[in-house]
Amino acid sequence: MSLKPSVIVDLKMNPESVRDALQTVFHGREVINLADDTATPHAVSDAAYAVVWKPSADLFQRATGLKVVFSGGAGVDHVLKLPGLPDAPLVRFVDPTLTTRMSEWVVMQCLMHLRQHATYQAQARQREWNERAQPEAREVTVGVMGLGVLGQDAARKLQIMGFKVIGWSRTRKSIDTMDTYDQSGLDVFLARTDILVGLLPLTAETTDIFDGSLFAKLNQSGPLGGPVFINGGRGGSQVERDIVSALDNGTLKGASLDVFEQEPLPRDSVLWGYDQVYITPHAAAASDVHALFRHVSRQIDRFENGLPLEHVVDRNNGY
Ligand code: NDP
Ligand code: OXD
Repeated sequence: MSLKPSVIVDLKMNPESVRDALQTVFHGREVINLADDTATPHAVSDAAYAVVWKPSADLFQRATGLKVVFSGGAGVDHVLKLPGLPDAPLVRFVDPTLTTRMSEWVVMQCLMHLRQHATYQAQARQREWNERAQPEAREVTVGVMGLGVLGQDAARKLQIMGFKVIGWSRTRKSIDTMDTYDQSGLDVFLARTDILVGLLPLTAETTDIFDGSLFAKLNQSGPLGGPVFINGGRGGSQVERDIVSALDNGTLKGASLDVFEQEPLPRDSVLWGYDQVYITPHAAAASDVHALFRHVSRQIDRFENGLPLEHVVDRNNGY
């Protein structure tokens, strides 16, 4: 009996988890896990599908028979920049397991800034008992840049916590419960924003978008004593030297950063040294590899049954 078309797996994720998850998927297909380094050039060039996260630079030069490429994450900047990317559909990872994790991270960061977590932690280390004035969530406006799958879910959950939420995206969204803006409304959106949440993909248009001039347009007289910047999108969208200057001159009161210009964040980055800056190691919404393979299997079934693939990236827009 001939095997179904084979799948390349090139995931820079925990290798044990990947191997474990591969036990239960892709039945009847050859799976070429590049982490095991046993693949013949012939097998790689014959494969029809590739599931990739930060793949090897020469993957697409070796895998010349691909019919669909699957990103191991929601973002696809790691794939689009590689040479030889075939003119085949590129499918990104969209799944409740990932969306929920990101919203947890965003809500947690907003609450930590609202509830003065860093200040109380510093006081506690000094054994200091000092209650501070506390604004309510409903007095604080969170501006979400990027109203896609992740931005809209985070916005909904922030509203449940009581925050006022407004949103900004490339094309204007019509959402009953919040004011939304498109690119032409950016300055008005920023002037209303006390906590800025970045959930944008990295494209030519969003590279370096979070810079000093943008931070200066945020609401400087809000209830938190200064604006806060939270980025769960991509580090290439933020200008870190401008974040540092804005923190130093008071344009920003604090920040939460999960993504960085260079990852891992170098040990000598001054960003590590600020009490009011929360740093997480690109861990806001890691892909669950079991869920990823279930999603890929579902999409392969659709493809082989002549149904349209879901979550296909628009190469012109870059996301
Ligand atoms: P989507 O594609 O669903 O949404 C992207 C949003 O950004 C859309 O609202 C889009 O506008 C908007 N956008 C894109 N370009 C521009 C622009 N130039 N100006 C204004 N708005 C723009 O993506 P997701 O919500 O699924 O994911 C967003 C990003 O989050 C990913 O691309 C990835 O980089 C990052 N991410 C980070 C993770 C982490 O662990 N830190 C985990 C997962 C994802 P429009 O609606 O008009 O198309
Ligand atoms: C993603 C990520 O894009 O984890 O999914 O960054």
